[in-house]
Amino acid sequence: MQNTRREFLKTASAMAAAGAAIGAPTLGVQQAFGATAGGARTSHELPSLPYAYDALEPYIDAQTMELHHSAHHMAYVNGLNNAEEMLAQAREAGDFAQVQHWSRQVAFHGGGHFLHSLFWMVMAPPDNGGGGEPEGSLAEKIEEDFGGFDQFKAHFSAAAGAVEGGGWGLLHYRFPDDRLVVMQAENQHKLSLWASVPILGVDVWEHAYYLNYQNRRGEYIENWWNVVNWSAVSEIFTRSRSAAQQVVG
Ligand code: MN3
Repeated sequence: MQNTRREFLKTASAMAAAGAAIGAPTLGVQQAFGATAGGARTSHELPSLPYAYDALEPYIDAQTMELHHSAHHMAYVNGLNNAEEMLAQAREAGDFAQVQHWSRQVAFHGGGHFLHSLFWMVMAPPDNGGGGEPEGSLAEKIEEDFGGFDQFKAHFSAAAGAVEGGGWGLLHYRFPDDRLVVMQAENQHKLSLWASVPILGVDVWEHAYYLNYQNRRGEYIENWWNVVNWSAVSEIFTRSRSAAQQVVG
């Protein structure tokens, strides 16, 4: 198990270093959230990063990225697989005494896995796709729903900065009324907004910035905008909106 994991991380790291992974944003919504193609229910895997651990410097340092990806995110993947396996065993045994506990574990670890997978995808090196402003239909939608990019950015930064304890600042696309909405998440899963999908997120748990920024979360968030991959966010937005129109009509 340990060896397999080490081998996987070595491979993932080598791929990222060689620039062999994503590059241009051709991701679908499922890939954006870390889907494993054709996987069984308990086979969630740690996705490889589409860039090297030091690629987001100076805004996010390499040590933070490596720990965050290989240790923190890995723990959510393992936690989600374990919780879903325990629920499968409960169904097998017809014993649901612990169903509340394991359901909560799925919400927490699943939130951790899917939000971190999104987080990696919506960032890019500052000299290779990171920063700037969105274009096209996403830029138009931000203008329509927030009054402009600057207003959206101020709103999002304030929401992320004000999360109590560990959590996330999130931009959701809400299906029923075709709207973009800024939200907070506490931990990995609380304050969830239904009938919507997060298309951009910033991790504001201390593990995401403490080595470099200590308690200066606001400075971390301000610098984080320099590594936002707006092409990827636009693609996730466009695909989510298109999927919603097919379902909702
Ligand atoms: Mn995190």
